[in-house]
Amino acid sequence: MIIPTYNEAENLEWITGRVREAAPEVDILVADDNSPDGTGRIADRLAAADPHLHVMHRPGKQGLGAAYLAGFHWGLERDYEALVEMDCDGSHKPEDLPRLLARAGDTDLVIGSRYVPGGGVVNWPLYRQLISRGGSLWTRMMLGLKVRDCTGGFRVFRRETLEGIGLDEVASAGYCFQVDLLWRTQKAGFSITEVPITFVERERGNSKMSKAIFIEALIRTTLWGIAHRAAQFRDAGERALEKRERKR
Ligand SMILES: Nc1nc2c(ncn2[C@@H]2O[C@H](COP(=O)(O)OP(=O)(O)O)[C@@H](O)[C@H]2O)c(=O)[nH]1
Ligand SMILES: [Mg+2]
Repeated sequence: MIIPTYNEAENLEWITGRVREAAPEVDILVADDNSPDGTGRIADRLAAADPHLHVMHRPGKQGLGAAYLAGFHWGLERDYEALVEMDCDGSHKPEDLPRLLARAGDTDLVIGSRYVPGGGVVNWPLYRQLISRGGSLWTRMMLGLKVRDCTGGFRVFRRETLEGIGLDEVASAGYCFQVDLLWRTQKAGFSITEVPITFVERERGNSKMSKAIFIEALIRTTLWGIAHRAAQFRDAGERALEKRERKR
């Protein structure tokens, strides 16, 4: 499990402890972007006491996507069968992990989903709900994604999935990263399942969501969508022409 952290000193030990308890077979890699609040030092202390917990110190804040990419490479270089994404703020409950892992045997990507029956959101301000719901709707419309929760970050990727989607070409830095990976997974023909989860707004520390992150996601998904729909249009045109040629 890769846990990206930026200023999660109040949360890290609480969350990693729960992961180790809920799924003792899972190793943890904390990918810390040199958090000013000392999260990295806490991670070092935890790693010294637990051989199943590792730390990657990164030079500075480079976004969630960059931290995950580095973490995925770290995991793929080792023998892990699957790589897990999870936030470090309690929004994703480590206790839900066994339910997600149970589906990873027969699915290439398992998504903890707020927007399938049985899933939900607790204590999230209305504006965040609108951005999240609107973001999923927009990307589903633009890209033809078949998933309800396109931006969620509680996921299990089988290693073959990550090896098959061209990680080296992923450039998304912010939360758009989650849409990027999902779209690549669907395009490559991998199977995807949504497992209901309840997402609880963090009680400690601050969200790193920003206007820049929102704008990056909006611009990228819109450009991808235009390219995707133009390609579909072109293919349909070519098919119609071929049909007319054959009739002649
Ligand atoms: N390493 C790293 N982690 C980040 C960065 N931005 C966010 N995170 C982590 O990503 C997870 C989700 O971020 P959060 O701010 O809670 O997003 P929100 O739930 O959408 O408000 C948390 O574990 C953060 O500490 C970043 O730039 N670098
Ligand atoms: Mg959060």
